[in-house]
Amino acid sequence: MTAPIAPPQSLDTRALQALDSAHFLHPFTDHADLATRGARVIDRAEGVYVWDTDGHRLFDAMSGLWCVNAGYGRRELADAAHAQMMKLPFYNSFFQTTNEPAVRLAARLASLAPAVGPGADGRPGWAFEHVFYSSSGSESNDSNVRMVRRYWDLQGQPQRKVIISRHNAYHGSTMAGASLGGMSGMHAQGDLPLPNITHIDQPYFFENALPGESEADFGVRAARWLEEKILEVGPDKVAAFIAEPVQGAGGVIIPPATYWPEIQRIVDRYGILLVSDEVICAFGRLGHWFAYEKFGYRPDLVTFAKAVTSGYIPLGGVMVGGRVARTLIEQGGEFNHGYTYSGHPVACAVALANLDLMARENLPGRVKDDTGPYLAQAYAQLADHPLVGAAETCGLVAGLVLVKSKNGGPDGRPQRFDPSLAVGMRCRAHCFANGLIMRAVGDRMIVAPPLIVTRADIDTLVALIRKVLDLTLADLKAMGLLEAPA
Ligand code: PXG
Repeated sequence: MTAPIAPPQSLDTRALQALDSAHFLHPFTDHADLATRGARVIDRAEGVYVWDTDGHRLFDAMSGLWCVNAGYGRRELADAAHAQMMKLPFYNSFFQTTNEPAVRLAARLASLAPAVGPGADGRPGWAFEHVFYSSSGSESNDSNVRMVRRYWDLQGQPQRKVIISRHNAYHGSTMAGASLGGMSGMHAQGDLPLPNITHIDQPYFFENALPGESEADFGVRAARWLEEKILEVGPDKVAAFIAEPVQGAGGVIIPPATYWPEIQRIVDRYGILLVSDEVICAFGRLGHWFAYEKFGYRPDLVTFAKAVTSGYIPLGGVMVGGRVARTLIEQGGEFNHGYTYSGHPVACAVALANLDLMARENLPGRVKDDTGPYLAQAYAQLADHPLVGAAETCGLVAGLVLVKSKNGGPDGRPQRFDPSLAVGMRCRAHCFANGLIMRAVGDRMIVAPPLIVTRADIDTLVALIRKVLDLTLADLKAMGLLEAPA
C-alpha cells in the first residue's frame, strides 16, 4: 500500500480529474467510464453562467440541479450564512431547544403556503401551519412515510399502509425515497421497492395517449389509474398517494389540465392522504411559491428542498397540513423521528435571506406573468424544428422530444429513435461543446433555468438549443439515420 500523498497547493484540471477518479465516488455515475473521460471541473459561477477550470463558460439551463432559482453570486445569501455562523453555527432542536432562524423560517413558510379547501365534497380545508425540517428531498420523503404511517395508526386504522406512487417518478435516493420513486434502474439495484409501496403509470400524453384521444380525456383516464389501483389494493389498506406536480427528473412530464382535479376527486372519495412532492416545483419554478396552488389541488403534506435556499446550502422539509398536524400534535405524544440537522440555524438563515430576495424581486410573479409565457412562446417556435416531436413548458421548466420523423410513426404519430442510438446523449454532448447545460432523459431534452433569467437570456438559451438541435440533426444525417433533405 502506498502512503497517501498530500496534493500540491495548486491543481490544474488534469490533476483534479486524476484525484477525482482516484477518490470521489460520484452519485449516479459509471465510475470506470468517468475515469477514462475525466470529470468536468466546475470552478465558479455568476448569474446564469458557470465556468469550468479550463475557462469554458456554460449557460446553466438546469439551475445547478433544479435548485439555484435565485441565480449564482448572490452576496446576501453568503452574508446571511456568514453572520449566522459567527453567531450560532449549530444547535440541535431536539431536547426542548430551538433557534431563531428555524422559528422564523417555519412561520415564513407557513405564511407562503396557501390554505387549501374546503373541497367540493364539503370536507373542511386546512392551512399549512407546521413545518418538519430535514436536509434534503430524500430525507423529507422518508419523513413523509413516517408521518403518513403514524397518522393512520393514530386514526385507529393501522392497516392503511400502502402508499401509491407513479412509474418514472423521482422522490429521492434513500431506501424509502427510491422505493417511492418509480425508477426501475434504482429498484433493480436495491431489492426495492420496500413493502407496501406500489406504482401506477405516469400521465405522459405524448407516450401513453390512445390514437385520437384528446389531452383532456387522457388526463382523466390517467388519473383513474389511481382509482383502479386503490380498488385493487383495497380502499381500507391505502394510506396515501404521492406525486410531483410536474415530474422533473423523469423528463418534465406535464400532466393535462384535467389530471389533478380528477386525482383530487379520487383521494377525497377514498379519504387517502395526498403528498405533493414539490422539491423541484416549489419556490417560483411554476410561477407560485407552491405548485399545488397552480393546479388547485389540496395536499396534506408538501415536500420541499433544493430552491428553499436556492441550493446555496442543504435544507429540506415537509409542510404539514392541518389534518396530519392536528393528529400528530393532539393525539400523538412523542414522534420518534428527526435528524441532527432538523432546523439547522445556518441553513434556515440562508433560506430566509433567499425567500426575502425572491419576494423582493418578485421571482414567482415574473415566472407566472412574464418569463414563463415568454419561454412558452419560444418553445412553440422550436416545435418547427425537424427533430422536435413535442415541445412543452410549464412555468420555467421545459421539455422537448427528439424524434426521427414528425408523423412516420403508428397512426401518423411521431416516429421515435431506436433507444440504442442514444440520440439524447448525442444532443447533450453538443450542448456541452457549445456552452449550454441541458439535460437528456432518454430522448427528452429538458431545461429549468434560474428564475432570474430575462427575456434576453431566454432568447440566448433558445438560440443555443436551436444550434445544438441543428448539430444533432447534421450528425444523424451524416450517420445515414435520417434522409438528407431533398
Ligand atoms: N423529490 C423530487 C421531486 C426530486 O426532484 C428529490 C425528491 C430528492 O431530493 P435530494 O435533495 O435528496 O436529492 C428530488 C431530487 C435529475 C435529478 O437527474 C433530480 C433530483 C436529484 C438528482 C438528480 O434530474 N431531484
